[in-house]
Amino acid sequence: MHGTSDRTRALIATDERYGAHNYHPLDVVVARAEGVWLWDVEGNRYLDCISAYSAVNQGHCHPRIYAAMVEQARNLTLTSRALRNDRMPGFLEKLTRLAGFEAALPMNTGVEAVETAIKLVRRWGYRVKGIPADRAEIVVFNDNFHGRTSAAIGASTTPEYKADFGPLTPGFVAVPFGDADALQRALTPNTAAILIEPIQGEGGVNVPPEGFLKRAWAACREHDVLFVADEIQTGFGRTGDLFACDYDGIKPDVMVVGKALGGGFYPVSAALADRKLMDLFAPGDHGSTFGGNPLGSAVAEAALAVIVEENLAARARYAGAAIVQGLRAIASPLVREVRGRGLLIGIELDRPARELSQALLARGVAAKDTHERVLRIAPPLVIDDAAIAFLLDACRQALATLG
Ligand code: IF1
Repeated sequence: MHGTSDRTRALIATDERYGAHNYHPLDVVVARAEGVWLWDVEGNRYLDCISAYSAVNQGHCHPRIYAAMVEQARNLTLTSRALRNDRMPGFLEKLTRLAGFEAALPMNTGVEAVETAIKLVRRWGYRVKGIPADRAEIVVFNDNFHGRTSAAIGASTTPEYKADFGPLTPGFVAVPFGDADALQRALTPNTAAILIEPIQGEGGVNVPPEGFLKRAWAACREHDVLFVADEIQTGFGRTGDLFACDYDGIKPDVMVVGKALGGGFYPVSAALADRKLMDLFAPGDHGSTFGGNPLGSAVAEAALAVIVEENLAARARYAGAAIVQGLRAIASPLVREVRGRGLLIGIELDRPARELSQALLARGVAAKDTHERVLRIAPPLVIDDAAIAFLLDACRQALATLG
């Protein structure tokens, strides 16, 4: 069983004493990780079904990404964009080719890429579509999650993310996720774009109805509105396709990526668009001290190579099907639904998912609740059959103890 000691208690106490209390983490103090496995300071092992929220799709401490990072750290880490560096061009070329866009604007965290997309589509709204000054609207979806900045929480419909943080960035209109008719009605001459997660992660692993994204895309074409896909969590193989929009055969006008782009080593994000749109940014309009830095660029190039060369999207499809099938076969009366695509899986329960999370933790599986009653199962995409069997066993036992 998984015990704790004074060491764990002391670390948690120091964290609570000196850190802001803006999280409620599982009380595991992780000290080491490799592939799909985590070890805490006591030496207990856990199967990681959180994957740093899809930032470690490639598996923890992937040797190839590690090597790229160390090698680059010896040579050059940061220049700022006041100078050019020799690693950003190759990174941007590989990213844009892989994603199928003409240009990329590199940032660091996911929400910065979202902010980049918001600025870009607003500018398009004014300069190309002809929306009157400061009237641009962006249509978003109930239960969305696009990050924590003032603009991203302005787009949010979740009260706890917004309470007493106002005045928030205006200009967002929310409609129900999956409701194409409501979306149609929300599009006006002032709508610059829709901003959508192809599958909502934090919202509870919500897969939209079949054909919804296609209809949303068609509505955008019809109303001269840009389609912005937030693939920060769903991108890079997580859902069984390289990007979740591929499942619907859609090419967004703007796509934002992050998380796994840095392979779990380094925050790297980007907004992708074709040249005509991206060229609405001119020198001085947007940027970041760290975006496109040589260390991040070297890491991201290796992270992309691993996704492609290790066929991680196909592995997610295979492993995800096996896990969903195994979970459904448990047939627990506590489980309302098992849903998801690839290795973005949600187990909806008849009770708070934190109880299942705790029961799994005691059996060596780290998985986190989202939206109260949904447990997210999202291991690194390199999970093998033995680890899948371990996971399903732990779920069977944990559900049995709760029932
Ligand atoms: C936290 C959630 C997941 C995202 C999408 C943008 C961002 C995220 C679709 C912003 C970030 C996070 C942030 C992290 C936990 C995680 C999360 F529960 F909060 F919602 F994954 F489900 N778009 N997702 O999922 O990216 O700026 O954080 O790099 O603790 O807030 P970021």
